[in-house]
Amino acid sequence: MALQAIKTFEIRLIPFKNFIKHSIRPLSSLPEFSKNKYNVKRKSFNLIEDAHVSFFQNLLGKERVLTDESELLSYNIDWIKNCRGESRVVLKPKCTEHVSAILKFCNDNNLAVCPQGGNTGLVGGSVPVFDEIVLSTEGMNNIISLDEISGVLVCEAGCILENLDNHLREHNLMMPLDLGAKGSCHIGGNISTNAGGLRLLRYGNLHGSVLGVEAVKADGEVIDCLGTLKKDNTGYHLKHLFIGSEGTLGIVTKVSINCPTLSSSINVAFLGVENFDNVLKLYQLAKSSLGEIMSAFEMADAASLETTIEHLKLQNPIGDYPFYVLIETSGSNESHDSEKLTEFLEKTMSSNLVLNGTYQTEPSRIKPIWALREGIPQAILYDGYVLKYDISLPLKDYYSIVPIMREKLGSDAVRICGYGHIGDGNIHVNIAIKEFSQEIIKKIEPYIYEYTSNLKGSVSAEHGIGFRKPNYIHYSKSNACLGLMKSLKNLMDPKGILNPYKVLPS
Ligand code: FAD
Ligand code: 2HG
Ligand code: ZN
Repeated sequence: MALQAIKTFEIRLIPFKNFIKHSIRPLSSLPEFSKNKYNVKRKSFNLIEDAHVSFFQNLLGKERVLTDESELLSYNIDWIKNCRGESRVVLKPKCTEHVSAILKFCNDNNLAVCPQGGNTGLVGGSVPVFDEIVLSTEGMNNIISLDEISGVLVCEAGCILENLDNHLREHNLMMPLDLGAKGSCHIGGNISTNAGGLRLLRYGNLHGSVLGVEAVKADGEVIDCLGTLKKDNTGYHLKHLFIGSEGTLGIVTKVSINCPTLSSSINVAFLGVENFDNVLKLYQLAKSSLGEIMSAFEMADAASLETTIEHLKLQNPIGDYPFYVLIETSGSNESHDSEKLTEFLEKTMSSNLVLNGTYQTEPSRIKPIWALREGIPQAILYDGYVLKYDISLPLKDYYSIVPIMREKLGSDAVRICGYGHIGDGNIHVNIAIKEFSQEIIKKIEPYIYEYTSNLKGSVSAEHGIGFRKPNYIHYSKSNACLGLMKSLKNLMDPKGILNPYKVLPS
């Protein structure tokens, strides 16, 4: 295919309303309780009593204490409808002082707590397993300050990622992370999961972008590490304890984050590729040709695209290919960036790395292309019961697990999709089966984790360990590391009231 064709290729516009980023698929029936489904034994926390509820009502006001069963349902079920708890109380504190008073009371009264942000987590960490009190950060959504010169934003943990990004855009800045759940997830949840997302290859992970954190320990003590400095080597870097610890060491209440300048020139190329080897060659070429302007390099296989097209009614602008690559560039000089991208695309053509493609510069035409990629996690939920594996593998082995799983499962699987963040070595293997079946799951787990571990990969690249993966954490962490994690947990939360049954193996 000639380059001219690529440049002039017309994409038919997809009505964007067809793609609802964070909507939840309709529930035909409620998921089984996690305690039964996964055979978990309740730890010896106290049961919530009326006197406890009265304490919370006096502290927060009645409207910030939910006890009505129908109101509690969405806080008890996770996004993929896999896990279900039976909490009887949801608390919606307004400020750090509220969180501190709640935790002190819960610690003194031996009551377990499940911190919750936007409840978009994919490993069951955000919902209770038994009757843990849900502490939602929904009510803590104020932007505290924005320094337009340094680009440092300070805000409360319950701010929705997309709202923060919209606010920053008015000041020519942007959030350093972006993910399909941005319309619902909270920045506190992002930090607690160390969320990766679509542009990690450009802006790095949150251990780098987050400058400071304010968090509350299990006993109610407020740990103020809310610095806004880019350099501060005074002692241990405590903020890192809260980044990625999934609510097991403390509750994040405020955040300061370094925000990059908004790029004035954005281009997106969507390319069809014959095989995975060529995807890797394309990535290598993109790194050398596009250099500093490359902001995303995502891939999806044919099955992944089929889901968004079939279930979300999106259109594929380039026709059917075995693999698809989405490359985004973000820079400050339109002609420079487009010259670089054009030169790169010419090279991909002459070396036959790309079979067909489209290259867009208009936001209205870029959006539907991103929708094809961002919609996959949601679209596959329409296929049945979905098992999500989020692994890091060396790039040469990145896609190898997908054909293996297809071979292993045969007709047990409705669909198996492989897609993800090539630039980060992180593949998402989504396996849809007709309905929950321990027999089928036994064919996948622990095999997939052993496979990953043998290749020195990670069994959780970006979604965390949560409730679903503590039994598999040892495939990526040594006993000595797990021992130190347990010591830290004991030090910071001796009674274990914060997000029990999560992250650490029992
Ligand atoms: P929740 O789901 O509410 O909670 C997640 C965990 O953090 C839980 O363990 C919870 O207890 C804890 N927690 C929440 N808030 C706090 C707090 N203030 N203090 C302490 N602990 C807290 N993830 C990625 O990494 N990359 C992606 O590209 C990505 N894309 C996604 C796309 C879709 C469509 C969906 C549904 C999810 C995606 N995710 C992705 C997963 C999820 O969105 C992220 O993990 C996100 O960071 C969770 O934020 P949340 O506010 O929803 O947290
Ligand atoms: C993504 O990259 C998210 O789209 C979600 O991390 C992946 O649902 C998944 O498996
Ligand atoms: Zn991802």
